[in-house]
Amino acid sequence: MKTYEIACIPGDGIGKEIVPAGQTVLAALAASRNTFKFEFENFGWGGDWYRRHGEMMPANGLDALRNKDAILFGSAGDPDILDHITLWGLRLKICQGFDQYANVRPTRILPGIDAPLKRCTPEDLNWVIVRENSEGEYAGVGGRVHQGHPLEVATDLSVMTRAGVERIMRYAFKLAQSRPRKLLTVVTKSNAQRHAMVMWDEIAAQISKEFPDVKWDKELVDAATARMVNRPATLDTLVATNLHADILSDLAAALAGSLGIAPTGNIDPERRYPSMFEPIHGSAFDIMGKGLANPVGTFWSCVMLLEHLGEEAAAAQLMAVIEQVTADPALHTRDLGGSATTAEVTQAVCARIAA
Ligand code: NAD
Ligand code: K
Ligand code: MN
Repeated sequence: MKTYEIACIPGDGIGKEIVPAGQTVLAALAASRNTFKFEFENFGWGGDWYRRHGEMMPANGLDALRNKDAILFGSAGDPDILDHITLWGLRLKICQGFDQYANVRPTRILPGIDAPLKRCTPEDLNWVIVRENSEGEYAGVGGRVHQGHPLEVATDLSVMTRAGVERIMRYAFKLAQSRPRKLLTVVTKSNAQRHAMVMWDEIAAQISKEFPDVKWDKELVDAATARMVNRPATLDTLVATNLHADILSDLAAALAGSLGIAPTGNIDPERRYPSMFEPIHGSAFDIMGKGLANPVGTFWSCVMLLEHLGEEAAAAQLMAVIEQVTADPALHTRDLGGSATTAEVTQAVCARIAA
């Protein structure tokens, strides 16, 4: 029987609640199908690790992950530690260390979810946002000069490389081509950002020639937010920079019902390194430790993990079960207006897998 080695990094806050829930569901799925199994290794990295060791993960931590088949991640972010330390010390270290340059974020309205766009049907809102995940605004290039001085200057440069933009564009066109509508919207800001974003637009036009069957258009990022609200059915696959896609995908998740539902994969399409799957949300300080976290975003991330492993049938089974569970309002967590707990939703998913 095939064994997949999965690294589990719950991290901080509700990450510690939803990653174990994801492991429980993956184990239930493996047990019910009996064609593969998982070996989980847990890594207690994050804020607690930082308090003990002064770093979010060990310096050689990537080596412990390198040979895993995939990584299941929770969230980096601790109420007592500055956000840029937790983010750069753990999640971005892994994403950038393993060159997981494609961040893929599907959004749709699952059955039974009361999405805020009242006239919007599940057919109207079915998107995938492709986020450039290795450079751009989060390249980490910049600094502070004369820190604290009235004349202080601080910069975070947006760095885009031709190779980096070409590979994410090609990934996005290919993904759009694989979806029924073959429709790609290239999100841009080339009116104001007149160097990197102009190159971004030129590369989009260049790569589009490799995909003559994909219909594509361009939208400025500010206009894109309005289009998501006003004309959701005109969108299908979107590609955007690291920062733009980060923002657009939280909006997308909220429009589809809750931040707690939305999944993502940080993918190395060339498979040189393990890819990492996680819900798009963070540590959720306001609800951590209370059993209120919606685990659906993590379960959907597990679907993406299974697809990445090539376990298409298991992925489809888990997605179908997730949809059965969201269809039942008694199994909605508080973010969806219900009163179910993380454990109750997890148990309901496991029970339906076994049924
Ligand atoms: P957040 O996603 O943690 O929370 C935003 C809001 O959504 C909160 O009201 C929260 O309760 C709610 N929410 C999020 N996930 C939920 C779930 N599964 N179920 C129910 N409700 C949910 O964003 P934030 O408050 O901006 O950030 C908190 C911390 O998380 C910060 O330290 C931030 O840097 C970090 N963060 C980490 C990641 C990551 O590791 N990938 C992503 C985003 C934020
Ligand atoms: K996360
Ligand atoms: Mn985000």
